[in-house]
Amino acid sequence: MSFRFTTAGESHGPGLVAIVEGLPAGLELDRDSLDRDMARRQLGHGRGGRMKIERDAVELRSGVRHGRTLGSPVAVLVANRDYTNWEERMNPWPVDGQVGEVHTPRPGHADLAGLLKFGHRDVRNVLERASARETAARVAAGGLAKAFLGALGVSIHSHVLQIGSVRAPEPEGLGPEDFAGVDDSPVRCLDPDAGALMVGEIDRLRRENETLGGTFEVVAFGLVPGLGSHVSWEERLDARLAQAVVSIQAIKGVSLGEAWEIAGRPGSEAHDEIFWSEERGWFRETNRAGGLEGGMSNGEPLVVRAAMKPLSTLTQPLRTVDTATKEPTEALRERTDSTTVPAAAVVGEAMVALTLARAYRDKLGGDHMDDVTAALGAYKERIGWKG
Ligand code: EPS
Repeated sequence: MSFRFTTAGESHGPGLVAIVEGLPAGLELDRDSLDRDMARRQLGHGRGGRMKIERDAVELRSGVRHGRTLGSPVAVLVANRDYTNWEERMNPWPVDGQVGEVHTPRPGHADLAGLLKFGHRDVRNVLERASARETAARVAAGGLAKAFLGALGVSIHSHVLQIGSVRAPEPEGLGPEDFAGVDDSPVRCLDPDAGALMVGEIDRLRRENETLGGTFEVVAFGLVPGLGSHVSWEERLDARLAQAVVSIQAIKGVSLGEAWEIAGRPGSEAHDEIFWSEERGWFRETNRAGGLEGGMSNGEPLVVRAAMKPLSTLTQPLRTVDTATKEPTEALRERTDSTTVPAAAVVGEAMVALTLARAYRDKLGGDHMDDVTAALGAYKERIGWKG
């Protein structure tokens, strides 16, 4: 069974669902770790009123018994507390009375293209699913993937590099321990000075009715070389990671390692020279490739960055056209966040974890966790991997 997942659910509907297929049996899960990630996704200076309503928690509905996976699909439910305020507007069944429609698509959102594509009249039929609320289900699924990867010695972390015009200094040689306090920063930034400037920038632009984008980085430690494959485009781990991360709502760009910087350098300064010693086995002294060569992991830390556009719901709306009357008007003005870059970084962790879990399942197979760890041990032994 190959590893895959899907989500379902609308932002103000009864709840979100994730189904994760292909986890081996016997994987131990920790309820607190799953819920901690749900709470981490709700963090970040610049969130709107909705985050005061929601207290996201993972409800396991199948595939797990007494804290261990069964090898069957794992279904996870994340309830929308806000549904009680939307029961009439979002009811799956017809309701008595008139429910108002939205006819003012927001520039930058899925609203207009979705309306045209699916033949809806009410923009709400599009925006409810396009909403980044869906990322709660991804993080729930990602928590399961992280548990699996954790059992194989892999850890995944993230931090914010830029919000609006404020950029943190370039991090160097980060290890897993450097992320211990990242969630204590109100913007999940490793540099306290830059973090304080980011908070100031969010507050300033919020007062000007603006939203902010930014960039974040996800780093995975403890990978073996050879995840993914150079032999076909679909199997390339870099391609799968890029798809997974760019699929997060509002992400417009993804880079792997020092992608954009390397493009302008001579070849002699663009790659990571190869070394071997009895003590360390294979190793590199630089990681410009971000842990990926030829579409495969090379055993160095995996480094993925993403660029997020400013949120497209503005309290000072942009111009649009009323889809019913075709008259010029202002875009939908809804309750909104000012920025969600810190939360998006946590979603980035989940998407990277889900992609890496699939890569490990493809590489190692097995029905029970013991099969997986035995296969990993045998592989490391064959390639002489000491990492
Ligand atoms: C979102 C709009 C806001 C965000 C929401 C994503 O929701 P609402 O319109 O209900 O205020 O809070 O994010 C979440 C609910 C969440 O859990 O992240 C949007 O339009 O994308």
